[in-house]
Amino acid sequence: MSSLLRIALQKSGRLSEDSYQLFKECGIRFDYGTGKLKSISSNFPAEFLFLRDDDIPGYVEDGVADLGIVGENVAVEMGRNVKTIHKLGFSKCRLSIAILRGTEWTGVQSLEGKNIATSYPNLLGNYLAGEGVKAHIHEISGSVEIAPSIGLAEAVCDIVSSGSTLLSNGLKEVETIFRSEAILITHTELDADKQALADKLLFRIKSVQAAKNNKYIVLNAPNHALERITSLLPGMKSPTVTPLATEGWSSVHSVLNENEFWENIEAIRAAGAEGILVIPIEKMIY
Ligand code: PRT
Ligand code: ZN
Repeated sequence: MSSLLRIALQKSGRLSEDSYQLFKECGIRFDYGTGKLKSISSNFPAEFLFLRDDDIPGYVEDGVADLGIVGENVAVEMGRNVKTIHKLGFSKCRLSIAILRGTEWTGVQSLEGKNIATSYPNLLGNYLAGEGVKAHIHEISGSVEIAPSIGLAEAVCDIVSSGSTLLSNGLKEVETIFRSEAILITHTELDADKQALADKLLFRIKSVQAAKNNKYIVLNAPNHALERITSLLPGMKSPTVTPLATEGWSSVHSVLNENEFWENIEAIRAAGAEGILVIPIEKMIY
């Protein structure tokens, strides 16, 4: 196979480190760093392009890049013709409306006829239209948070993560209009070779994510409790049960999902499990 899968990543910013880390965990090596604009992987048929995040959806739409990692907020705002193939679970944030602290808020109708500063005119416009509210949208490209204090707008619509930027600018968050995380996007028509490479990459990404979402669990249980305990630990197919040297006891090995971790651990203990070991999983292949 001669073609290289071209993958666009943010050069330097809030998406970069986690994107680079994801490829590392997928066993795909490439050089990146100051001044580098592209790099060919030494062990996977891929070329990486390092770009501003705002340019990534356009490059993927045009087919200059086959795949890209970008914030969902940017992808949706730009409305480019690209396919979202997977959510990546990092760079989580929300797009929220905020107003000056001390200002009255009785719901989104409070924005009727007001000025709202944002870098996301499309997302905000769609939201307001859906709510039947008419307001003036002032598109600005950065430092949106200072707009109310300098009299440019009564409200802002901006990305929030911890909320500390809003707080330090005297603003309070009143409405979340969109939740975002990093996503993997592709060109809409990849040729067969590139599609096969994209599928291979996606398989690795899913295996890495599944491993992060699960833990390997080993425990000892009295045989009379096995039925109850194994029903709480279905594992990938079914748990492994082996006898212990001590008569009447077994060892149970399985995987446990992170989301219901504590509830299950408590139920397993209550059922009689002892000596529970929980171990991280590096990769999980279904
Ligand atoms: O240089 P380039 O154009 O590539 O990068 P950029 O500066 O445009 O983007 P960057 O690196 O700041 O963000 C890239 C993506 O990360 C965004 O499109 C979001 O999808 C996501 N993300 C996650 C965030 C944040 N968290 C975030 N906190 N993007 C921006 N912020 C801003 C926010 O607007 C606020 O002004 O960070 C500030 C701090 O937020 P608080 O709430 O933690 O104080
Ligand atoms: Zn940007």
